Formats: sequence, structure tokens, C-alpha cells
Amino acid sequence: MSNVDLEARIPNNVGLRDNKRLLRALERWQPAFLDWWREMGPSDFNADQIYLRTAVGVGKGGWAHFDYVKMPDYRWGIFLAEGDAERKIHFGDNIGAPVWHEVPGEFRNRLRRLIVTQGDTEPASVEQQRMLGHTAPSLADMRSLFQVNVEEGRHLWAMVYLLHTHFGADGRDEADELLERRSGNPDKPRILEAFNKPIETWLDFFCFTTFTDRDGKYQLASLAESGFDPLALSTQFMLTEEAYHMQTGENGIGRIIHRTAEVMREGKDPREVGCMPLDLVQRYLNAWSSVSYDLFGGEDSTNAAESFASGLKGRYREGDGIYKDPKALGQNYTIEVYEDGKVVEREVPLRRAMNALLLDAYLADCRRIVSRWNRDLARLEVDFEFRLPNRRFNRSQGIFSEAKFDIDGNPISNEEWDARRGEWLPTDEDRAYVMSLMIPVYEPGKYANWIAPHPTGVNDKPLDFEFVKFH
Ligand code: BYC
Ligand code: FE
Ligand code: FE
Repeated sequence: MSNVDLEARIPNNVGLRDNKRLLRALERWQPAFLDWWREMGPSDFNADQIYLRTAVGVGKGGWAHFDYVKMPDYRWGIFLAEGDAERKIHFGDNIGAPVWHEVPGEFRNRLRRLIVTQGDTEPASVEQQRMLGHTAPSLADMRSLFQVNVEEGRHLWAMVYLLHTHFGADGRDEADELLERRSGNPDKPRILEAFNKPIETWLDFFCFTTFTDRDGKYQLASLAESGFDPLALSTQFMLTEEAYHMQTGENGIGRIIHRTAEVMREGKDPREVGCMPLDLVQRYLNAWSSVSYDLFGGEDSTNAAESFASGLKGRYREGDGIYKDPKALGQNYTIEVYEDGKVVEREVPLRRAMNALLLDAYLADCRRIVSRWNRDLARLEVDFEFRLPNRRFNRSQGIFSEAKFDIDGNPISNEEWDARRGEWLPTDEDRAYVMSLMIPVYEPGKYANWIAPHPTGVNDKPLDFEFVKFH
């Protein structure tokens, strides 16, 4: 790429123009990224003009630019939040030392692993969502999907920037492999389990952006505390984009629920008029929330203890001074464990419970979202309450993966699980029904029958704005 249009093509605040080594690495990687986008990114729609925001700087208020763009021409940029030159490590064993600007040798592998795991989720989610454009319930929703997709692409760039800049040859290999693994492919799967699950419908998509992108928020927030400054500053900026992803999910589910509640008030059976029954929506919430709990890892984890001790990954809002002891030593944390058929409490050293602590914060956040949906149902006088499944429900990672628990967290036998799982998780019939509703609506301002319109305009545009201009 010519030097003249470099900043125009790759907006950045990392001095890319003068960084010959990074430029060379990106010159190889960028075409591979575009090949990946064409093969595994949104199926179709690459020739259409989408009204998208692009990150162009890190200044407060003015960081994003909105315009029509064809997705393959999106300007995936590289940004670090504004740092503090005097910043010190503020937790763990190295507390008080200046933050690292280069990779600390003794923690190199652990750090690389955290960055690769984070990076892997970003393209994975784009792969999972690649068919959804074909069934968008409105042009405004289609725009949201593609906005989320291009930004997950940029989050991949953010992690590749770190690998290329700070990890030499093996960093470049890892960056290549991020484009080679494939969501759901048994031979070369994505690293974390939730990112290998299919996202078949818009109900899955809105659940995913509510619960799985929200794990992203909590993981990014703890990496934003990192003593490795480039990681802290990269993830801090990623969080500005993340808010929109979670909002897309929360509002999407909210609009589905609202629509169903409306038809219920009219005394109709949602299924008979092509809307989504609330108990079915609950089963989808159960599936995506529980698989997202797994993304926090085990409740009692030496990995988590070491990431904290070394200063690589802090607690949620560690820097806000809300914790008693920034070293987290000499304290225990009470976790629940499952022993001899009973759930009992056990003390573990606080550092080993860092994953459990982060999950606590996440669960509190999820509860707030669910209660907002419930408030709308109460307002509409519909007698139904959504709930968040207990943290023990349907787990594949951590302490509770060893047994079966019902939605309230009570231990149950394998036989009872098999007999009752259809009450809690989407059945084949549920999936077929939701799939049958997935009929695209591409006329500006029009919406599919199963979802309420956005309550207000989108990005200061009226609802009938032409968010996508088809070629
Ligand atoms: N699936 O010590 P343990 C996002 C593995 S989402 C498969 O209990 P640890 C986004 C683990 O790797 C945010 N494997 O847990 C959202 C380990 O393997 P080894 C992504 C799993 O390591 C939507 C073993 O089990 N960011 O950004 O403390 C759209 C024991 O692990 C899983 C990050 O995850 C699982 N769910 O914690 C787009 C941040 N869980 O070492 C994007 C970086 C655990 O025995 N990652 N294992 O081979 C981390 O901080 C940690 O790797 C984890 C796991 C929190 C994920
Ligand atoms: Fe992301
Ligand atoms: Fe996201």
C-alpha cells in the first residue's frame, strides 16, 4: 500500500507510518484478513453500501465517523486509548513498578495466551453470524449486525497489532492462525466453547450479543487493568465499541418480548400469529447465558491466580480503588462446590477465585438486564417473569460441569436432566419454529412481524432511513 494513503486506509494512532517492521508484517497479514473476510465474513452483501461507523481517533466525543461503506472497504484501524506516561502496576506482586511497554520475558507465554484467546473470539463471532444478513428483520437491524461484525474485525486487528509488534516471529504465526481456525470446525475449532456454537437465527444473535458480548466487556475490562500497557490501552479502546454490541442484544430481545406481549394483550396465542412465545425465549436465554458463564473459566483457577499475581489481568474496575487489598493476599473467597451429592461452601485463597469474582460482577449486570425486560412486561400487564439461570445450570467448565443441576441450581440425576432438558433448553421443535419466522424484511422502515420496531431512530436517523443501499 502506498505511503500516501496509509492513514486513510488504516486509521491509527500507533505511528504505523514510521514503524517499518509492523508495516511489513501487516502488508502480509492484511490481504490474508481480506481473504478470510470474503470466505468467512458476512455471506453476500459485500457489494452493498452499509451506513457504518468507523473508529478514526480516540478523542472523547469525536472518535467515530459515520458514512456509507462497502464492508470489504471498511477501514479497520489500530488504536490505543490515551495512556499515562507515569502509570504504575496497581495490583498483584509487582505493584508499584512502572508498567511494561515491552513484553516481560518471564510472563511472555501467559501474556501471549491471553492475547490469542481474546483475539480468537473476535473472528469466531463473525463466522458464527455470517448467514444472518439473509434473514434480517429490518434494514436497521441489518445495519446493526454488520456494525457489530466489522467492529469484531477491528478487535481482531487490535490483538494482531499486539502480536506483530511485541511477539516477534511466533506472534506473526499466532496472527496467521487466528485467520485459520474456524468456528464449529472439529479439525480446527475456535479456542473457547461458546464460539463454536452455531448462531442460526436472530434470536440466537440477540442472546449472543446480550450475554456473550457482555463476557467480552468483563474480560476486556480486566485486561484493561493490565500491567502490560499496550494491552491495557488496546482493550480500553475496544470497550468503547463494545457498548453498542451489548445494546443491540438487550434492545433486540426487549423488542421481541415487547411484540409478543402486545399480541398476548390482544388475547392471541403468539405461536398462532407468528411471534415468539415467552417460554421459548426463556429457553434461548438459558442456553446462551449458561454457555457464557463458561467463558469465565473455572471458579478455582491457578491460571487466574497467576495472571493476577503477575499483574497481567486485574479484577473488574481494579483501578477504581474499590478493593481492600490490591495484592489480594491473606484473604479467602467462599465458593460453592459440589461434594457427595451436595452443594457446600468452601474457602479458597482469593487469588484463585478471580474467575468466580468476575462472574459475580457479570451475573449482577445480567440480572439488571433481565429486570428491565420484566419491567416492560409488568407495564404491559403480561403475567410472565424472565429469570437468569443459576450459575450451576448447564455448565461445561469449572466445578459444576461435573454434575447436572436444574435451572435453580439444585442437583439432579442424569436421568432427570435428560427427561427435563427440553423445559430449559431450546428443543428441535423450538429451533424449527424460530427458523420458520426468519424471513427477511428489506424495505426501509418495515419490520418483521415477530419483533417491535426500534422505539426511536437509530444514530439520529429516522427508522425509515436507508441503512443499507443494495447494489
Ligand atoms: N471453553 O483455569 P481455568 C469476547 C480452558 S469474549 C474452552 O479454569 P482460565 C467476544 C482454559 O483455557 C471475551 N476452554 O480458566 C464476545 C484452560 O485450558 P488449559 C474473550 C476453556 O484459564 C463476543 C482450562 O480450561 N476474552 O471478547 O483462568 C463476540 C482451565 O481453565 C473455557 C477472554 O477470554 C471455555 N469456555 O480462564 C466477540 C480473555 N474456559 O490452560 C468477542 C482472555 C476455560 O488447561 N482469556 N477453558 O489448556 C482468559 O482470560 C482465560 O483464558 C479464560 C479462561 C477466562 C477464558
Ligand atoms: Fe469484540
Ligand atoms: Fe463485541
